[in-house]
Amino acid sequence: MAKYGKETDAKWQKKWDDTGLYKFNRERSAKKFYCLEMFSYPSAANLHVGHWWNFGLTDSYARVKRMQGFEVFEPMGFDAFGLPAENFAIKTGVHPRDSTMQNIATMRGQLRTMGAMFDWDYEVVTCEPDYYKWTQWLFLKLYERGLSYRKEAPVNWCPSCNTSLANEQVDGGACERCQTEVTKKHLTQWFFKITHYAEALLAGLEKLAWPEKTKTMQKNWIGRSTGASIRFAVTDSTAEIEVFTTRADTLFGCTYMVLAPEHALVDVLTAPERGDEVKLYREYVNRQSEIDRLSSAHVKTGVWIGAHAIHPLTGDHLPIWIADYVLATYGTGAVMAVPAHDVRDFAFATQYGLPIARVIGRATPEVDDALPFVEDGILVNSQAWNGLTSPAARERIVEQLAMSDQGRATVNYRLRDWLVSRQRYWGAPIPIVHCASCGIVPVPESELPVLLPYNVDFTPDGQSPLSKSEEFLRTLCPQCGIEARRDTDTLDTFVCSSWYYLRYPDNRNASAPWDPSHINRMLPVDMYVGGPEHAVMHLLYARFITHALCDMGYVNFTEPFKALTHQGIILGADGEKMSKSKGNAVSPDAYIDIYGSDVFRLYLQFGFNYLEGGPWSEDGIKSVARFVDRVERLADRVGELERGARPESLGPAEREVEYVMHNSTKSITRDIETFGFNTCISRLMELLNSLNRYDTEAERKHGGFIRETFAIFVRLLAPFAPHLAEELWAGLGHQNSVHLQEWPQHSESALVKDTVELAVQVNGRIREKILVPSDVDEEAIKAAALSAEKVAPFLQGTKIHKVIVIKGSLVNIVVKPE
Ligand code: ANZ
Ligand code: ZN
Repeated sequence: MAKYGKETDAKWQKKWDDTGLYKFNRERSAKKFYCLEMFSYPSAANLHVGHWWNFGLTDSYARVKRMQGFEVFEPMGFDAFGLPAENFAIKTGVHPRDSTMQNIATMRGQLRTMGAMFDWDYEVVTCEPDYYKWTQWLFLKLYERGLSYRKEAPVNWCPSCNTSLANEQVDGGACERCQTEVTKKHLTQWFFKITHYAEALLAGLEKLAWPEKTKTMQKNWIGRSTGASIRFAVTDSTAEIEVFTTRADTLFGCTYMVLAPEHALVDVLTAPERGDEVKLYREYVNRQSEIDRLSSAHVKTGVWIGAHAIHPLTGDHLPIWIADYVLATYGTGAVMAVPAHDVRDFAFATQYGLPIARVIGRATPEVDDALPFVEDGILVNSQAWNGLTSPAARERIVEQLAMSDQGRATVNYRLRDWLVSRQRYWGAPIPIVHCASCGIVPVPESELPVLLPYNVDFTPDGQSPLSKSEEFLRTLCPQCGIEARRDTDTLDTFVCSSWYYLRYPDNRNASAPWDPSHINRMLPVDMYVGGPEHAVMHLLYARFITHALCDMGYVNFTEPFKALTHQGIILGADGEKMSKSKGNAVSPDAYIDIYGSDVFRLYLQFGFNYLEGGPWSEDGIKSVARFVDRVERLADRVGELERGARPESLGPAEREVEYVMHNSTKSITRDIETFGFNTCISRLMELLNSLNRYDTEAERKHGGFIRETFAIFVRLLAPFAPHLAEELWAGLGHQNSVHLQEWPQHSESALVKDTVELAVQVNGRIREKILVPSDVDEEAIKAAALSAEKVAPFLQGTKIHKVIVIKGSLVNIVVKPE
């Protein structure tokens, strides 16, 4: 047999292509398995180790599923819109479309060398009009439902990317892409109403087989908080301040009120003589980032606005302040400050000499009792509510307030609506027309796609580049026909990726985004694999979109991804994240050139833990190559063996090999479910060693036995080294592909090591002989005897009187008629 190498890869890849081995047959999808890998951004760099790690190893997982009899769907595509191509264009002058299409062509070619099962007939490329037409359709559907709306809001603005950002794209106060500090800007922007689904998105998490950590992150991001909204009247004003609080039990401890500096009531309530100071303070706060304002290290500041609120139960007058630690975007943008029981209020009150009134005591007063005391306890100084526990008081106080319409129980979410408009060029245009007489008019579905023009000056200056394209801008109002302007923003690329998994199964559909009959059969995705960095952005957006589409009747499921696996990250040899600029990026090309892609794949599988990743090292690749050498040497010897039949009964040497074979099969079948590739490869190595030992301990060897066991080894190897296994399989004389074979099954009985044979008698007559482990106790022997297959009929309709065990030889079951 020819030695395995990259020529082997090329030979089989061609054969697979020619025979259409990996063509997905969607008509045959009764037992479908949708294995999805997060599609990648078409970057100019060559395929790197990370792509192999993500796609190559998941492909091995998918291959096992295929051999297990599933009709596996493993599509691939490109998340092709976005800032990097546009920024690259600004630097080099190469148009984003040109660079993107060039990159896709290169990557497609490289991905082929991986030898994965991707069926390219189902490819999607999000920057193509036949895709983004439906991204625009999605926008319109959400608009019709009131789930897409436009409003002026202070938005996150990246001064370097010159665009607005979603909350999820701000990381520690900085732009997630370029790390520039994010500022606030007042802009009219488009939002998707993800908050409408807060509760559903929370509830839906329950049934998902996702990493717990990711579910917790989504939970925290949605940030459900149960509490109350309480209304405070204001002296000499008809205005009312509504606060959101989780601690209505502390109401009697409220000694002042705080509005967010941006709160609309500030203009209304500020006393004329406080006007200048309030104005200066608001300007000062505007220069701070939200993250700074929330940080516990931040020294809280504020000013009194010269007005007072009225306590709803005591009638006390409470000074109204504005302060930076209260955010406009959470709750109602106003708080009742309870310095005795809230850490931030305590710090603020101490600093500004505001009164502090304790209203919650400890159940066990002897313990250290300093303020602020933030736990639940027993109410004090709270009139009729004294002596109640905090939870009881929360309910009763809210009930009391509700009677006079001053309060009610509410739920508040941290989740904000998703800001989807971007003032950039390289994205899907928003399908909206602005008409002087009709206002906002959606582009009719029949006129989609709204094409992104090619010739546009996209030098960033804070304005949408499309606003400088006359050809794009000018249009007629679809409603009244007069001259109107198109919306010039483009959609966040996360909108493109929020639904791509719905397009794959029906990617050629020209008249609809998909045919529900395909989608409802193919989805949800059975296994989704991608990085943990997507825990709250992509994964939350995709869930939201699917929930919304289900409500609109376009799909019949709410959760798109049944199971999720996050792969770890392969770092540079220096332990740092791989990057071109740091010079620590590892390219697989050189390794594949020397060893072939299967050795590289096997090494990634064997050398690292898939869920953890780790720093790159090539130390083990030689030993993996030697493993492949040993496999081939064995294959050569097997080829010379007689094709004798498998022996009737196995001797101890064969039984030993059988044991390892069944044990490996069982372990690999189990471990692949959790992407435990490294132990899978270890079990393959064990099986090879066992076969080698048997083979070299000569004489007693049975050609048929070793041949048959080696064939099982090759089937087990197939998902992990697809080209090599195909070559070995052909070497065994098979005409069809190893990838069409069934996944081997283990037998539990072969895993019972030292066994003794026992005769099982019923009323003194032998009915069956059973094998039991030599070291088991009498109870287990009885159980085995009673459940023996051929014994069962003789026990029917009888009463078991006695079971006698004579260890090492027989079991006698004494029965009487019932
Ligand atoms: C009175 C109080 C007393 C509070 C007490 C806490 C402890 P979570 O759990 O995160 O939902 N709050 C409400 N809106 C705010 C805003 N826009 N900016 C800053 N803080 C705000 O937090 C709810 C609590 O955070 C609310 O309950 C409110 O303070 C504060 F002993 O009200 B609390
Ligand atoms: Zn009009």
